[in-house]
Amino acid sequence: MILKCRSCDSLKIKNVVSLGFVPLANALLTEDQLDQPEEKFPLDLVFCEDCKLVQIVETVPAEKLFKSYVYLSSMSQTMLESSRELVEGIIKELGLGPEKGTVLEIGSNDGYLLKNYVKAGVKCIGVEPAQNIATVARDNGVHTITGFFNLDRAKELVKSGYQVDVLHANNVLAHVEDLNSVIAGIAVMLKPDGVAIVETHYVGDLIEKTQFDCIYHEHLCYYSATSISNLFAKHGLTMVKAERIAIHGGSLRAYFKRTDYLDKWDESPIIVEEKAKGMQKLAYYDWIGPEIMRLKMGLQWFVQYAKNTGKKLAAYGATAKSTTLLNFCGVGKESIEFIADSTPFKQGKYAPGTHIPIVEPSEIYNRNTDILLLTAWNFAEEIEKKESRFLEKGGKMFSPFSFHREGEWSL
Ligand code: DWN
Repeated sequence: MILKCRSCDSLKIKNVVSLGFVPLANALLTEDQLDQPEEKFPLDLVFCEDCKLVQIVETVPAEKLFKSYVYLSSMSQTMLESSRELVEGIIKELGLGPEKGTVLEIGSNDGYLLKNYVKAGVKCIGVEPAQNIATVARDNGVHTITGFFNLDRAKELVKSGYQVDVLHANNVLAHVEDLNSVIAGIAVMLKPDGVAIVETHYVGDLIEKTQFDCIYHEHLCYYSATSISNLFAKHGLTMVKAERIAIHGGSLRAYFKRTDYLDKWDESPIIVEEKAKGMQKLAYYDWIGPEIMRLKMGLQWFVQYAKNTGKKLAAYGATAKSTTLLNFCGVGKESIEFIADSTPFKQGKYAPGTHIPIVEPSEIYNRNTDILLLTAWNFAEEIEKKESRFLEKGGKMFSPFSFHREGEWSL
């Protein structure tokens, strides 16, 4: 439980929305755990009026969340494609190859991104806390250290002669409790002209598209360009470029270089845009509360309507997001028969809180499902393509956000 901002220690952290007590997003259950008590933690989002960082109040220990993990980045072609394009562009721009360049990724998961550097012969190393995921990465030929990244880890790596030209931190800075140690570690890891490339879900998309299901205990922080720039600036790192990208429902990709090696730098246009939109004030964030309630009512109405019309409803994607969505909206196994998911670690398990069974995607055909609730809505296009046969035979797919605006759907 924090009383001050995770980034700047300010006491001026103001409430945005409270989602009550929710189970841990990826704490999937085995059959014999179903009748045991399940841990739930408060999920309250706050905004720091000083550094503008949006964050949750509760801190669940990282060991509990990440020591053995179920999320494989490679389960999505969209993720693989996005990472491949990014890496190929960097290799080309910086002229990296077997004789030039060293790369490190924090939270490197199953090697989904670094494998592109391995293929190009570029020296690279991953740091991944989950032993089971790190093993998958090594099996993919990616040199991976099992453990958390922080300032001490960075100093050890530099001492062993490993400073980098490129450091990646994709979808990891939202998860970090000791923010200032990790960012200080990034600064230490970078060669004088090195670049850190950070991708993170963008708080502007979360608020403006009511993506409240992206709020869960793994995500301690929710970044704007302003707040992430303020955080890195404290550690001598300047944001030299920032762009919004579509992945994960809308993300920020920001590039940082060492301030002491930079000439004067203009403020990012995204920060200028955020100021104009009022994202540096609480009012921009705290209107999401009523929107979330409208979305909850819309989803509950839809689920009831599907049931009343005899439609067989399932979900697609045992996502971390779905734990917040289904538990907060009170939608459970009485309405959703199962959750389809391609991840081997997840199949045969049960969703946190709702205990909905997680099964292979082929079950949508075997069990004559009529409607799929896309709990992996951020990959809707990929799923529609993959399950085109389901649509061709009259099946329907809806994102959870289809229901809180009139007329966007029909059964
Ligand atoms: O920050 C995080 C994001 C990046 O990933 C992590 N803390 C946890 C995780 O969140 P998530 O589980 O909500 O992420 P995804 O990537 O939306 O999860 C997609 C899920 O859907 C995976 O379990 C894989 C599954 N899937 C599938 O079964 N078939 C995905 C696709 C595209 C498919 O075709």
